Amino acid sequence: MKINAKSLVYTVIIVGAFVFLCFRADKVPVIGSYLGGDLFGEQSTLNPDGVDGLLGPIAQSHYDSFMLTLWITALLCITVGGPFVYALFAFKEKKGFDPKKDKLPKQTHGNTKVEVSLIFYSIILLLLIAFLPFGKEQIPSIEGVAYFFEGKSNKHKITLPEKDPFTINVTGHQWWFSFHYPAQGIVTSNEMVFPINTPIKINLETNDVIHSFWLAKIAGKVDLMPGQTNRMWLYADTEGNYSGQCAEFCGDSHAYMLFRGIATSQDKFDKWVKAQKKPAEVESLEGKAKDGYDLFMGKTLYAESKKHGMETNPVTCATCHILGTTEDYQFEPYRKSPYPNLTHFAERTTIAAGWRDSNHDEIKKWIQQPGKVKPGNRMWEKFAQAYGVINSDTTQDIWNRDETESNAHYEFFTDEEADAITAFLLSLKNQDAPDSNELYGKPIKSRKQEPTTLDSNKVKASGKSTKDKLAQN
Ligand code: HEC
Ligand SMILES: [Cu+2]
Repeated sequence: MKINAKSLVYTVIIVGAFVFLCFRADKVPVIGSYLGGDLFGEQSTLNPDGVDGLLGPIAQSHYDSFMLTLWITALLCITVGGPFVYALFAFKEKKGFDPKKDKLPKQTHGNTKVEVSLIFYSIILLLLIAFLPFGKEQIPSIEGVAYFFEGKSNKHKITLPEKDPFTINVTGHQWWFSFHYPAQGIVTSNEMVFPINTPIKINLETNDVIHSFWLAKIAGKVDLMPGQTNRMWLYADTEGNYSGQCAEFCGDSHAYMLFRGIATSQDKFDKWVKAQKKPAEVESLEGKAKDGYDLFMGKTLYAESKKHGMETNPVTCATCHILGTTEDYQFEPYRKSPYPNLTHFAERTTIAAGWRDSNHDEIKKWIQQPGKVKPGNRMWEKFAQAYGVINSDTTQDIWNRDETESNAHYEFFTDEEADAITAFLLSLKNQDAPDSNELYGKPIKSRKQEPTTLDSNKVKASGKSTKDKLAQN
């Protein structure tokens, strides 16, 4: 067969461009950012030696399997796609071809030899993907599965101890994660602290719908399914503050359901546990923080309740949030609480499930307008129902509406109240807790957040009846 040079050039360009895109889409101007995605972001699993931290060994083994598969796919693309594209150009209908006069090429169907060899070819490739040690970790994909789900690795000579491995029970809630450490007897939320160089068994459960637990730079994602406990394991060999994310759509605020994985030394971890086991010190509070505590506990009548002519608060912070305040306080029974434990709130660096930084302005905004920070969240929902902003039938699709008082922009607390509660929340820190800079290492680059504006966009309650408000929904 004579090679058609022009067709060959076209083939090399088209197949070459396709293969190049598979590996280096990020290098293409303009479209690169779409095709390559956030290739160098803090949750990218595709930059193993990236600026935002190395991949943990399990994530690295996933990456290696991915790259092996990508190379094999590239080979397939060249050896199968190449002849196909070449044939499109070389054997297309020639100009001036007349099917009545001109001879058609011999028409054939099927070719046993080619078909059988393709089957063998596929089997060999699948075997390579399953068993070939590849990349930095040199863990074959099949062993990688056991590594991830069972905590076994021949290469690293690691086996998760059958009895009492270090365990963290993760529970997914709409829209945040809680972390329960059974051996240590503590429950925390949204920021999961764990020691490095320790195999950690993760049990995954959900309190409502399906979520997915994904600490991208440490290990792959596993779903949290109603009615069953899934498992995976984590192993980090480098200290770091890793960014995690719910990776399964779970309702209104799914996109804002993040978390942090803080891998730290055994020493700092022990120090952290010791502090976590201590109750919140609320007896010695003074001034603003004390006022905030009273508001939190519902001892003071909220301005909003007064405005509605109520004599007691229909809902208070303490009805939902756990605040361990006595020496013999047990965290364990609260592991399934659908509301974040705030006992050590001020030791965390983020609020609203890792979505906002923890600082005075962000916390205050969260207290006043939680629905604006996270659409539809359960805390906002309860206040909105209690004060008649919505009722249980009201559609939750309020995120993109104009700012009326019957939607997420409604403000539940006055500036004064919110300042006091914020001061109280920021006091919820044990003095023995490791300093957050010490514990968290390099903080994650602040995500692209629009700055919080506290003074604009406020909607105060008016005398309108609930019915009018609902009508606007
Ligand atoms: C109906 C129960 C409920 C009430 C009442 C409630 N909250 Fe919450 N709160 C929640 C839920 C649920 C979340 C998690 C929201 C999310 O991230 O989706 C939350 C989150 C928070 C957080 C962020 C915690 C973290 O680790 O990210 C703070 C702080 C907080 N609430 C403070 C308060 C304060 C202060 C009050 C009283 C003014 C209050 N809450 C009243 C249910 C409630
Ligand atoms: Cu989700």
